[in-house]
Amino acid sequence: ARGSAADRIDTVAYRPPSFHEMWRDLAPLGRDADSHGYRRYAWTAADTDCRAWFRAQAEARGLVHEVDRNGNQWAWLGDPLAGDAVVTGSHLDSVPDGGAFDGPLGVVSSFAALDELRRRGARFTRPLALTNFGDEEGARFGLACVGSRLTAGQLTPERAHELRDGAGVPLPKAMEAAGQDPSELGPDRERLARIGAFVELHIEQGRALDLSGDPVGIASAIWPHGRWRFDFRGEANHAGTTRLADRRDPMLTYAETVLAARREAELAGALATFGKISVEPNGVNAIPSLVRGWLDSRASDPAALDTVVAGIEAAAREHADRAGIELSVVRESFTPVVEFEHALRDELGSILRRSSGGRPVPVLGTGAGHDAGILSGSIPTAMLFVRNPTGVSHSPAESAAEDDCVAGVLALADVLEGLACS
Ligand code: HGY
Ligand code: MN
Ligand code: MN
Ligand code: MN
Repeated sequence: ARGSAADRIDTVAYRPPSFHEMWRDLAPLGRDADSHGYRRYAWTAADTDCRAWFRAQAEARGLVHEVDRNGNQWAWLGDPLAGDAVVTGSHLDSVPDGGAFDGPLGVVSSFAALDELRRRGARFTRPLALTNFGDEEGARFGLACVGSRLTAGQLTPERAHELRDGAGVPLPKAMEAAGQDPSELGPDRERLARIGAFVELHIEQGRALDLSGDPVGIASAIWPHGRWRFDFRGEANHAGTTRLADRRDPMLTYAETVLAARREAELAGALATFGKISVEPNGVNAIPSLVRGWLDSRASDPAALDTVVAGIEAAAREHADRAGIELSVVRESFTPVVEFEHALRDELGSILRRSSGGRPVPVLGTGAGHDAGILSGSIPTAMLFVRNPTGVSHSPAESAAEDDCVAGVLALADVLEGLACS
């Protein structure tokens, strides 16, 4: 017998030959020299560099590279039109100053897992595709998973054409500037109909595997989560001459709302984050006319999410009314709870149990959104998580141990072999 995944990790000589080279070539793309975080925003030069890297990796392996109507990249082994394909991949774009692993670990591991299957002499009986889904983080245009949502019909072309970045650049213009034709944006049902299973490997964004002592886990569910924009309108005035009693300062109401959000989240057993703010006119010596705050809220229990958001909005209204501040709240995006299909999830579990000498692989939920979550409404999807020793993500401090990355590659290879090879 070939021995379990664990054995192969211990054989010092064995490393997926290309994992390090891929990682080394990808690492500098879009990394900020000061923060050492990644700024790989959709359709920027950094994103274009990452896309070129993906294409080069695909073509170096003799895979057929294509970019679909929504800007997602695919690298095919076998006939893309045959149907019942097994697909694996993730995303290469990042949040502002994101870490090296969120997204890229899944893409690099997909190529490395293919290399491993070729090393094993695996015979593919189904088409295989590796993917880079575009604009997963939504860092530039404010909506996460744009590439997969468009493909799955969860984002209309009209709504996509309305998306603007912070400088007011419309999404279609940004795509054109990057050489991607935006005129065909929209659902891609025939593409999805040709896929039998999608598996996304991703670094865990949390510490469950660190606490359980496992290098790899399987996703059970993605919590419901959404983004709400709170607009607080007050009255611009001179910071140096306006008496406190005469002010209508929206920054105060915003601050009271952020504090209320933490209280409501603790009460509801949910998560609530105001991570992004914009201020007009944004002058040191000007009382703001408008403060915009974006709330990201998530909870394992859908009812708790409803409760916390309602509580935060009620608190914001109360503070705004008292201060004579105008408030508007817009839900910008919402993703309902995703339960990954049990059949595929259990199949991954039994494949990995076999290759890890019978040791069960932990199954864990997550509050992080993923393309796999979006696609789970259209095709059977599953996720593998790789241990994150600190749990930190969406930060330059995000890390993963090399052996755990290798364990992830071997697990993904075992899964792909189990699903796509005789
Ligand atoms: O925000 C998220 O959960 C994901 O990283 N896009
Ligand atoms: Mn992310
Ligand atoms: Mn991600
Ligand atoms: Mn993702």
